[in-house]
Amino acid sequence: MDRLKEGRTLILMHTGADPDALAAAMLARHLVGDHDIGVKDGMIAVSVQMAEMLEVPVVVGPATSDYDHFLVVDSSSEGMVGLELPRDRTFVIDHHNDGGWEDVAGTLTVPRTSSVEVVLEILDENGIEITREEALASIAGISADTGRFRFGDHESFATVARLMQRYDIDLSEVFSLMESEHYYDPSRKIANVKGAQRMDFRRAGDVIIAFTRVSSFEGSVCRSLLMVGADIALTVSEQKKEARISGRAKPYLVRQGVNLGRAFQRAAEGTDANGGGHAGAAGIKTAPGADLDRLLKDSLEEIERELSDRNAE
Ligand SMILES: [Mn+2]
Repeated sequence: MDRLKEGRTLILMHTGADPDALAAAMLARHLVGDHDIGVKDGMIAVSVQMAEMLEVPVVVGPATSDYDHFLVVDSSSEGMVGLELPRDRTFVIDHHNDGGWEDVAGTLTVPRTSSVEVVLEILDENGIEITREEALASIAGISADTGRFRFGDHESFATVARLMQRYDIDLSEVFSLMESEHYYDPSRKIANVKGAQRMDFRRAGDVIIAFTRVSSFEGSVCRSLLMVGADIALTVSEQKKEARISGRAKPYLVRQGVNLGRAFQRAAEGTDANGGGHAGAAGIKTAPGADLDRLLKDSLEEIERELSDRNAE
């Protein structure tokens, strides 16, 4: 890892970087020096807002030829990053356990609820202090990756509590960092309403799986469908550069062993699509023009398999 301090290093996040990716990248600067933070296609709206408010510059669409080394954070495979990286000069810090980086120069993959926690542990071991802005971003990252703390374990809460105490932070400050403007964004509201309007659903016993089509704000649309009454919500969206299906499951299903990340990964097997993610929040990405109906059908089948395999009480 010390190699990363020499020459130019790019701290690289996955496309559509979420607050966990952004915060982990910010923290990683303490490990490798104040190098560029980059992302191929841009970040999701909440991360863009966080980066603006915390004044963190992010290079969108970096040229890999400009850098000597790459430190990838919060990404379980090259597919998530979207750039072809020289394996012998690439290092990875992550919390997903998908084994997608076998031949790189170094990986540090620790099963935690967020990448932030993995980087914080390294910093703690080395006695490195972070700034208050980084602490705010870290809590936002943990919050985002735990579905607003719904899936947080005792370790993530301990970390959050420690940061809140050490840096005198209250959660309302963290949430205002994440939702002050885009929360009221008219296009988000329209996406949520259209998502409900176009919704269809199927039943698997008592479990309602809702699915719909939108062009953006998939995570937000999924959450609204869960609030409407679905137990699992899927959104299909097709954009110029990418088509994808996003999914969210209610926490009780995750506790029973349902894993959407695994379901999407299986649905993507043998196709050009890339599937995976967390148990309660996951997705599948593919090229525009791909057979999304087929992919949705396969995803639904894999989700139903997860449901029949679970430990329902
Ligand atoms: Mn993450």
